[in-house]
Amino acid sequence: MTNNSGINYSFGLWTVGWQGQDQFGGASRAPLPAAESIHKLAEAGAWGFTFHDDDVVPFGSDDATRDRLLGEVKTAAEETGLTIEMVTTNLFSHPVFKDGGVTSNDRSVRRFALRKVLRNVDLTAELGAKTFVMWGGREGTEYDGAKDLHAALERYREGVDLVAGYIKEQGYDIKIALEPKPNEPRGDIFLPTIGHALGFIAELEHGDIVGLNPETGHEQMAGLNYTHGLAQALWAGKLFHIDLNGQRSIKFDQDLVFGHGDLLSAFFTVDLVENGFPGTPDGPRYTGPRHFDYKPSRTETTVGVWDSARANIESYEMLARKSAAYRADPEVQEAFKNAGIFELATPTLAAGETVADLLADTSSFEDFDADAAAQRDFGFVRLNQLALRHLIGS
Ligand code: 3MF
Ligand code: MG
Ligand code: MG
Ligand code: MG
Repeated sequence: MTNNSGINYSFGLWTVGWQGQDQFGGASRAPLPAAESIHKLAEAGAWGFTFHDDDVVPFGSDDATRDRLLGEVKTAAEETGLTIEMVTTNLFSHPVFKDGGVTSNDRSVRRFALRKVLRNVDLTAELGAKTFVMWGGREGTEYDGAKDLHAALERYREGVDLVAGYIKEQGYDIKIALEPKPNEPRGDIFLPTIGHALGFIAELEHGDIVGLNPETGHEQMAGLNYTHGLAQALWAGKLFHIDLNGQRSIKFDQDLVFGHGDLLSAFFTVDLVENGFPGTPDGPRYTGPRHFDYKPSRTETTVGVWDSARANIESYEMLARKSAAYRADPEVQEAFKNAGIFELATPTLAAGETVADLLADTSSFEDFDADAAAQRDFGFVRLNQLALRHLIGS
């Protein structure tokens, strides 16, 4: 067992279950029955698991098959004590969704997609999962002229609001988490980044139960900083779930093991999730599961599948220990102080101070010595080196 910290780790069944098929080649591994994955994930130190409807029940299965296959998953969850914490819908594999699910130009496809989602929301409630992820993998275009982009956003809003409204109507204790991704499989996907998704949620009628499931690699595919994205989602009260993995720069979605991409960035992700904002101790914290959405590389056999599953947990545990030591180090705390980390948490205007007071304060402008203030050394490089020292030791 790799997990000694009591942190709740979970995995998508589609991660360890990925058979290695890609654009250029077929499967390199045999299918893995869901029940076997669940047992092995428990042995690897997981606390929970998640799945798409189609990961467990092949598209188009009859009701008897669906009941049997879902029954196997429920039994395996009971036997292992693993929590089914999130459920999600596959609106991307079947060719019917080739132009999207809720934003397909074909209205009949949109209606079918919504029915598939609503059926899965009922399943989520039945299984007691609290989060319903919506990754709109096919919601997008290859060609800018292929859609009325205004109408596409209207239909996206209609779809998410319909699902959120249904959750409320049924009295389900479920929150929706949208998962941004810039591209792949579509040339451009709608809601490409955390920021776009936050802007979208603000336009929803039922946005109060809609938040985000940001994935490390998805932000990094857009050249963005995952930790900053998590911070803004937290600040907005919208960090409902996370997909942790590794990505090495702007290229196809690599879904590497967590920590196998940008290691320093992974360190600061764990530091934020485990230790919160350094100058804002009462600030918002992420309390959901540490969920991995990675792919065991196509080169690996069953051995590598389970080595890689354990590696995600091990990476996270190591980084959690390193980041705890980093925060506890008096030299780091002193460097935080010197860098102005705590000063930034002090409001710029004093309590009760008005704009008129600021305008009247000559020390803030007329008598302010900008050249002297420009002489300040923030010590950010030293602070970062302290982080690196904690991370890789000396
Ligand atoms: C694709 C993804 C998806 C989502 C999943 C969750 C297949 O890049 O990240 O994984 O995470 O659909 O809903
Ligand atoms: Mg990915
Ligand atoms: Mg992904
Ligand atoms: Mg994901």
